[in-house]
Amino acid sequence: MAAGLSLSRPSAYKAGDFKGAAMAKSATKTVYVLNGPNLNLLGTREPQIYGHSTLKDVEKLCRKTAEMHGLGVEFRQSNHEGMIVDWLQEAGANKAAGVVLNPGGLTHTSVAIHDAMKAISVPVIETHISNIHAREPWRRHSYVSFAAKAIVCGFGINGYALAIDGIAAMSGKKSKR
Ligand code: CA2
Repeated sequence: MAAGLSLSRPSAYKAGDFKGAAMAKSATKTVYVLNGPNLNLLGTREPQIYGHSTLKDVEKLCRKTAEMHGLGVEFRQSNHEGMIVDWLQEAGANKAAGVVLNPGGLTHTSVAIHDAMKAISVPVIETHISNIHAREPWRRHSYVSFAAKAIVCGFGINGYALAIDGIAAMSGKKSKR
């Protein structure tokens, strides 16, 4: 009988026979951190609202936080609505652990981002640096909130780290914290 076809001799399994299964179990899951319009300008204007940190600082914080949870990071920013939609679909197709989404001004206008969030089976954490409820009344409405798993706002850039902590807790990752 050809090796590997015998069901009666489990002792015939060689080391490495289950490598695939073991690797699948321990494969690094990824958190997508998506930033919308104008967030590339973070740290250059309105420090009283958004602080002095740059988007590069936010990326460093996200990488450090994700690493503590054994998660990988895809960190992106775009000024284009359709790009954010494409990236949400990509996160869904790649079965990401979660998405930290700061849609910028699109928060208050975008049905397309709302629909993309509804179309994927990945938790999306709506994240804002400022407290959108303590500003202009029109900022209190978010199309994104209807489809978000959770919302973080008003913690400054630390909100990104809190959102990643939340995703790690949801995905049952053991943390080094
Ligand atoms: O508080 C947040 O994170 C916001 O998502 C930021 C958006 C704003 O439209 C939302 O209502 C709340 C603004 C993104 C642009 O950020 C800049 C920051 C500094 C300098 C220029 C733009």
